[in-house]
Amino acid sequence: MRAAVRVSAIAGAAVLCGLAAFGTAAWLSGSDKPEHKEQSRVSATTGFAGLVPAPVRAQAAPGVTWTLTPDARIATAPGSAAAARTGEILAALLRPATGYPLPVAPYDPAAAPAGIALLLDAAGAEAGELGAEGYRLDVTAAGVTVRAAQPAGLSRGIQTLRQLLPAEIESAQRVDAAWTVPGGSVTDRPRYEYRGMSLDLARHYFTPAEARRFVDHLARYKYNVLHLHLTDDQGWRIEIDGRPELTAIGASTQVGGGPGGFWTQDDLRAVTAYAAERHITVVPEIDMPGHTNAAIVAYPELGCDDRKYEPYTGIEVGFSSLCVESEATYAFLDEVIGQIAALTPGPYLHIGGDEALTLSAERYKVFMDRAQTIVEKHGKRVMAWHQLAGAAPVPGAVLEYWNQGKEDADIVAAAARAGAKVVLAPADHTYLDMAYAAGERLGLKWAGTVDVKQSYTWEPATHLPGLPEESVLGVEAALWGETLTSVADAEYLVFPRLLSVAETAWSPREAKDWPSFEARITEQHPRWDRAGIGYAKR
Ligand code: TNX
Repeated sequence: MRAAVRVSAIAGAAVLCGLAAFGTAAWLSGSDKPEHKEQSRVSATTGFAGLVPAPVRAQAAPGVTWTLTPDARIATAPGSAAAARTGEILAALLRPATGYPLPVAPYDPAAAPAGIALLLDAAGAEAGELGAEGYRLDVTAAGVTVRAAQPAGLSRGIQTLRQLLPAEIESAQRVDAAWTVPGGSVTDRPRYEYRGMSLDLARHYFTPAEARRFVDHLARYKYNVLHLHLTDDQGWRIEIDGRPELTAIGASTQVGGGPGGFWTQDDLRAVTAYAAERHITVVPEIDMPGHTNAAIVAYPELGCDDRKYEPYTGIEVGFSSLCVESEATYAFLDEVIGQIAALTPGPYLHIGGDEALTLSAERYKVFMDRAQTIVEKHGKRVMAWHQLAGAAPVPGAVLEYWNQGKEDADIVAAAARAGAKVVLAPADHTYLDMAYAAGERLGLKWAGTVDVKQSYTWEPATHLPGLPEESVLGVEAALWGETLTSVADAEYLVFPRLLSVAETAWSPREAKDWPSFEARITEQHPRWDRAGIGYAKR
């Protein structure tokens, strides 16, 4: 694959609306491509034209630049602890490579310009335009200002600033470089309010530190949800008070026979808090009534149908079920859902509901009715895989659509017309555990192979026939863990396709453009190289 690379200089003061104006920019290819030489002091930044996900509007100010210098400070909105925290997060991102102290303090209009200001002073029409997560970024010769109406907007804006700095900013060691940012401004806000990625801890265990690494990846590309698939047939990964066998027995297995593992409740609290500081909500998932082999092995009274449950380390699905007719099942769910609800402050609790292949439609509905009632009793909004649409979703339930193609479109569209919201995670586009191509070591292929172009080229608003556009709450990437054994495996599958889903979820529909995107993800490679992030070179 030979990607064309766009020149970094933007001719004139072109206003780049949803990148539509990029058609007028010059393109270089082949031998014209500017090389990212390891030995060069600093690599060229691609400026506003290189941003991923593409912003709503960007305007370059030709001839204007600002350079981050050793005396720079980060000034944050007075009185806002969240803005101060975002300032500290930005400082922590910039200190290793620059070696600068970058103190963070409340903004003082009477003081000399700090260099970087993170302000919550967007008001009136601009605040309305920016909404909960939008921001405006201005780079002038005097410094950088990010302004937003809400703290989450500052969190998104600092990631744009990070991408405008030279790629060496990603280095963990001090680099002697000119930290120059191109002048101009960006006005930006997300297309969808839900932009998630799921991480499957059940098939292969990931530690809390590894999960935090993925939170950083999500923050970088302006995601706002980390969906944690905490339980499945092959492992139960979260401590539940009063149910010691879930972790003593249920957590001891994983796909392929490795040792498994689990998070304590404090671990989940800490990962959730780490994500929250980056304005990312954790959506915990306890999958049920199927995908429950590990729980039933730990507590056999949770099963019935005369089926004997043994620890499972394979990758088949659909063979297990909690006992629908037993009150022991619902007492268990009340404990588990109650504790998980208390651990995670976000609005959603995901109860799975997929592939309960041993149950009739009637028994499935009886179970899902009870489970949804328990979620609501504990103050959370029900989220489930879209199979819940075939039963009776409670009003306000969020259905996560995952099939390949348009299978089940009718029942999902009907549920949406009755009020359900839908998060789109179509396996043939957003399943990051699908192999890139035939012959790859990593990834499954049940939904076909998903190369980078396939992960990028689809349109959420029209994806499911009959689904009203306003029912689409957002988009999610899924990283199922059957074929993964390490963070390196996971990052190979995640990068660059995480960016495809990020741009689909964040950027305006008219900004999506495959040739531009293909060039822009190639521009990210030197950043990932310096940050030590693994990726597939495609
Ligand atoms: C289907 S997606 C599943 C998961 C598997 C995945 C592998 C969904 C709701 N169920 O249990 O891990 O395929 O791609």
